[in-house]
Amino acid sequence: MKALRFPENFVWGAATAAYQIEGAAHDDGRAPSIWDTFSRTPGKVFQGHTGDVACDHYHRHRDDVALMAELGLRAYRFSVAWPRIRPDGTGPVNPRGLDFYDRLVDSLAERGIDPIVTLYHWDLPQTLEDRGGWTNRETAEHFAEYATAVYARLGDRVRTWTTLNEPWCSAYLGYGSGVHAPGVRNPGAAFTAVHHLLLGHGLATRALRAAGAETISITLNPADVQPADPTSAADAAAVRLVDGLQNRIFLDPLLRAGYPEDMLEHVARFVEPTFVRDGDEKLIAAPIDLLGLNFYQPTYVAGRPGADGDDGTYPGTEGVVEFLPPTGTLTDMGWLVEPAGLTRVLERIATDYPGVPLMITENGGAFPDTARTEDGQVADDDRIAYLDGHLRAAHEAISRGVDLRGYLVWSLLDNFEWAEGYRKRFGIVHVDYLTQRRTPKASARWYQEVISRNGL
Ligand code: PNW
Repeated sequence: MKALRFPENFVWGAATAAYQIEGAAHDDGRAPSIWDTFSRTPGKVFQGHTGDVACDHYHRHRDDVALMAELGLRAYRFSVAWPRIRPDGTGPVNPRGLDFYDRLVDSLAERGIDPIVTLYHWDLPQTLEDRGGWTNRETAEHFAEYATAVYARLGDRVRTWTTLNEPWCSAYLGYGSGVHAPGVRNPGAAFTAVHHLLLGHGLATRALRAAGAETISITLNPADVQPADPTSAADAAAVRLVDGLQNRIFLDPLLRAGYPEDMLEHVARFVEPTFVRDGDEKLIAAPIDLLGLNFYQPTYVAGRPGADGDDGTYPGTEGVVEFLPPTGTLTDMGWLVEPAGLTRVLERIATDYPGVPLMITENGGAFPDTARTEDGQVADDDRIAYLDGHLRAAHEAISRGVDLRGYLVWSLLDNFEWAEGYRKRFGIVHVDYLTQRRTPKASARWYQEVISRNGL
């Protein structure tokens, strides 16, 4: 295959999230988050797995950073655990929680690895959920206060700040289908959460900007929504609806200063959108410097009267939209491997929402550890093929003019894969959960080469 070079200064890295890797659930004043509660609720997470220990990264971060350096990572995206920093959500800041991230940022600096900090990767303090969580407008304000506290400690060394990771998941999986924490199933709550998450982003952006943050971003998981039949008008209408629910309802207020009309009408079928107050849209549209995109698979839909819709994730698709079961190569999550979807989604955003640089803040695949070499190493050729395909797709988008600044693989380590617990492995580094031993997989060695060549 053709050799491909990426632009000079292209950012190569890996991503993780606090609850998925840190463990140390009770250390140094951390309070429970909604994921501690949810993972203890019978039937919610595979075999009752929790993040209590996870990869024990909290106690092993030095070694983990050394491993990142060995792999040649230029950037590392991690999230800060809100319940470590402001354990009860509204009370005093906990300096011991900040100390951990202080040490982490210092060890990254020693190795020349650029930190990319995500402020919210789904671990809301439980005390805030007890007051309604993201359905309560005050949560947005508390988020901005928490963001300010983190910036005050790390702002002298961290240049890139991401407010939220995938608000679509927080709102629709957390409050719509309930397959993620806090496990609520209520379409009105899901839409209320969408707005308060975006408001939290806007308020935090205003606070970070005032404090002097250099690069402010948000990470979305836009869908590449495709029609089952490109000539069908019913399928086109289904695409429009799902695109509205997953893409435009976030992108328009962030980058076009207002919610799309069709989405406001759609939301009003479930809840009176009185939670959108005067001035909110202006706050949410505060300029950002970078847009993070997470991509895993495309979404194929058809317009079909009487269709089941899905499990409540996309309110209002019941009886209208059929989500097609993926056919083709699948990952261990059952997700479709179709790298062209990444090119499409990058081009679409660059075209419809021009002017903001993009970064792929997550991309990767879960694959079982069945293939082993003689000495027991993980020979994850399927993951290499996945990553190779998506990097080619990203390169294609760049060559068509998309301003793509970097690529972060999900994930550095095998980790707590939310409702799937530890049974799904996304890492380029294998974790043996009994011994906490880390072993780079073949994909890690492959990625190391890609980084050193700045291409494929
Ligand atoms: C993302 N979906 O989650 C998250 O940002 C990561 O924490 C996670 O480990 C990774 O992708 C792999 O799952 C998603 O159902 C979870 O469409 C679910 C969906 C999408 C993204």
